[in-house]
Amino acid sequence: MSHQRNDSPGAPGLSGAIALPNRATAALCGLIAGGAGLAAAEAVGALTRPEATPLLAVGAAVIDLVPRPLKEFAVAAFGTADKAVLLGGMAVTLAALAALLGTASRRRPAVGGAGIALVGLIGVAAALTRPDGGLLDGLPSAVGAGAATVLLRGLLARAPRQGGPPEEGDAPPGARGGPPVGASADIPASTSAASPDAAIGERVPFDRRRFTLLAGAAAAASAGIGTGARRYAASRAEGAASAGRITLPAPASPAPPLADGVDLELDGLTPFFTPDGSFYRIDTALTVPRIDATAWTLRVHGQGATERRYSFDDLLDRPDLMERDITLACVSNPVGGSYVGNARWIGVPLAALLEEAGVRPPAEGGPADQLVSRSSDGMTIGTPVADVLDGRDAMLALGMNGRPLPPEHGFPVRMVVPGLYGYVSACKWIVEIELTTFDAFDAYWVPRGWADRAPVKAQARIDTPRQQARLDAGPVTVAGVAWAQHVGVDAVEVRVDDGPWHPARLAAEGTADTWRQWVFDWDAEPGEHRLGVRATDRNGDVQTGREAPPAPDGATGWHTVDVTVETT
Ligand SMILES: Nc1nc2c(c(=O)[nH]1)N[C@H]1C(S)=C(S)[C@@H](COP(=O)(O)O)O[C@H]1N2
Ligand SMILES: [Mo]
Repeated sequence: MSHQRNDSPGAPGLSGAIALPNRATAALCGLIAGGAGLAAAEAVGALTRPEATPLLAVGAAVIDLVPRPLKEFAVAAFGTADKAVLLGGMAVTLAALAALLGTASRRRPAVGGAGIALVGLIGVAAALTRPDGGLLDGLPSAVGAGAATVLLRGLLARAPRQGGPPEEGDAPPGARGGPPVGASADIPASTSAASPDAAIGERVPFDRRRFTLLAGAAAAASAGIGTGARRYAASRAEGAASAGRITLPAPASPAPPLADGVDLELDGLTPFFTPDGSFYRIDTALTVPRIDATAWTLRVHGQGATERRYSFDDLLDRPDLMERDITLACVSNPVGGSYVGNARWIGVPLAALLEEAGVRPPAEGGPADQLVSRSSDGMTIGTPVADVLDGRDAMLALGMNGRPLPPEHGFPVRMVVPGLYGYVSACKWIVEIELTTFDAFDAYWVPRGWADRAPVKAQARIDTPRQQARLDAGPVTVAGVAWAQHVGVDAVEVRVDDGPWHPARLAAEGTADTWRQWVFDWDAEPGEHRLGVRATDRNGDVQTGREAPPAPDGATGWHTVDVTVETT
């Protein structure tokens, strides 16, 4: 092991006896250098592409790589906060690594350099392999790694040295009992770091005050540059996502008028239209793509299609815009879950657009049975061609609830297809439609263990009372929503404990594509009770009670709520 000692820059014989910064100081140098690296990367990213900065690029790669069970755990444990948890976890990991590299570099600066280079390489590789990655995307991580390396060396060289005997565990393996390697043993305690410029054999004179100033300045500059870069990137994105300047035309085909009483407006019951702010959001995008609508184009091409391109204005100016109420649901929604929402969408009929490109359904000899939509951030979503051409209101939506799409729901254009789960139909930030076959292409979620075809399964949900509610005996309003998109809900039944199923009263229906509210008046008797609910769709199929998890094609089972009824 002796070669190891002679190779390390801090070993005697190479540079003489050198005092080392203590571990805490070295760790701090690592942290500051790491922060500076991230800040430099943010600055470069803000000028080029913010999605290519190391945290976002690596985070996006992690999202694509995690196996289904881990992803399911993350969604179950953190819900839609899973992205914040991922970014936070990465920040903590990076900080720990930076501190570790700082300490390791006390004796061997090469270790720090190599570690930073490795982290930088991971960042570069992640950015370059993103589906929307370009060559420039390697730049933020590369510059960041460079900045971190320079700063770590500079800080360590100027860090105050420690005198006194080597700390426990300081010496490299094999060194104990041998000649003093840590070299700090050579320095009498009285001339330790307390007296500036006192270290023997020190290459760079140091000064505690100067180091503190330097470290503080570096940390402050990093924080300033980092937040400034973030702000600048955000303001650029706001300017590009020009939703504020778009006025949606009145649709040629307005939504059918709503029957009275689609919304029972009961306390605790989900409203018929989901308010914009509480509409669930599910996607793999760590940062919401910001697309400039004036530069956006949609390319339609593939088997049996004449290639066509559309600008945002092309779509906005069409005479066939339609407005429809459609309830969107996520396949990951557990029984009783909240990944489902209802909105009024304005858009271009997808069938009309496909007909312009000459697309025919498979039943009429069309060669493509799968429509693959691609988003600006590389998501791919596969939808049966037969479904979008069967007369249902499949659309390329430009608006949601009377306004342009919010960025997080797909601005400027997304797909919406009644009756199919979002991951097989509802591509946000769409930029391309390719006609192909299910045999030839697996969309994003398919190799990750989800079904290639996934019509929505009928579900009923109890919104009130809530799980574990304490109620007074007597009349209790039990209410919720039920959905069976594109088929329609014909009945909802409620049962108490293992008793018989009682019909609930249904609110008026919006359309077969929307969910439907229901209410049941329960005469609650004291004790612990379990309320259960099930829907029957317009085909007469009763919702199955067999419990299945969301993967691979949607959860099944009856939603139940446990309540305690108290004597009054
Ligand atoms: N580009 C893109 N589109 C996407 C997704 C995505 O990850 N990326 N997720 C899909 C899934 S799984 C669902 S359920 C819906 C959710 O749409 P919302 O976030 O507007 O509610 O978007 C779909 N479209
Ligand atoms: Mo989903």
